[in-house]
Amino acid sequence: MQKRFPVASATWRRRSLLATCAATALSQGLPAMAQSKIMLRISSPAVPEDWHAKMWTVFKEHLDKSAPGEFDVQINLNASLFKQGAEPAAMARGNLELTTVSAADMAKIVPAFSIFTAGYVVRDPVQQQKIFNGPIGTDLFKTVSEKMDISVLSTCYLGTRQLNLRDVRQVRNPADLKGIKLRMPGSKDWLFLGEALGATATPLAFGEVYMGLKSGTIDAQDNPLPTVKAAKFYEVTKQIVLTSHLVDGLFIAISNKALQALSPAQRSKVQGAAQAAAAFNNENRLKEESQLVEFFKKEGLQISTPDLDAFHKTVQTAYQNADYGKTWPAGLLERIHAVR
Ligand code: KDO
Repeated sequence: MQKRFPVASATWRRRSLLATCAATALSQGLPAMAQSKIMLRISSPAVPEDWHAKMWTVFKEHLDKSAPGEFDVQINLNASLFKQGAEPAAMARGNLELTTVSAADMAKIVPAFSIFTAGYVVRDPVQQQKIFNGPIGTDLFKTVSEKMDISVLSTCYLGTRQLNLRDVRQVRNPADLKGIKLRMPGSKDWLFLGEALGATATPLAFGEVYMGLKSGTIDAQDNPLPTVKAAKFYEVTKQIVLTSHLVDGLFIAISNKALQALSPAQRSKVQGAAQAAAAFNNENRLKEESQLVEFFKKEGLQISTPDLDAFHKTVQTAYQNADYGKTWPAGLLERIHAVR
């Protein structure tokens, strides 16, 4: 007798049809969709707790909303993908799409940028935004795009840099920093600034600063207060000297190759996401910066304000004597000072 197989029930048939559809979608549709997503790799030396690290999540969320399913945003913090300062070269090689570039890293290729690495040039964060969102920024970013093959999408306020010492010391003027081993990020403009402040500048990557302070291989570091908190430098230091020597910024930049691969609509969405990220950073950073002196006092740190006139004079004289201004386009310093 011929064996009869049971007739499939309607439910079973529906399930089997669904399974076939899902399998087809998996083999054709879904991977194709995933593959067609535009990869945006981000690299930053920032610690996750810092606002300019958190802003990348804002960037990603903004883009996921404005362009659902179009971008695959990959955030790499703590210099886990590229070491600090190596990002622009990685972008030029096509190995990275987005990062924040410092003025010092811009200055390696576009010497005019070194003006923004000099102490006491930019007055405050409001002026900083006006400088970079106005004609000065437009001119400089054009040169950056031509020479570095990257495009600046937005300017972030990193904060105003202060001195942060391992041991308590009387610091009224730059002479009081004589012999202090001050860690600076590793490029000539940073080191010049450290020396101009009166200390002995020594280069070290950001990720090694905490241990350097803890072990005593360095005596001090300089960073804005929100970074001193986020990177927990206050745990291994005893004093902050409010020198306010550099109103520091970072520039959200995308490689030109990545930018040119986008449609006009995608470009404006990426631009919108970068602006939202910078706005998030700027707002939070400014707010926190104004509250942190109290926080550090509670943590037991001594907070002191030095003779700021003495610091201004000494630092400016150092730049004049070194003919630093020769690498700055004629009239740029005056144009910056005129921005109000
Ligand atoms: C630092 O190394 O001190 C510095 O503040 C320099 C900045 O240009 C920037 O690279 C920043 O580190 C990192 O983003 C970590 O906060």
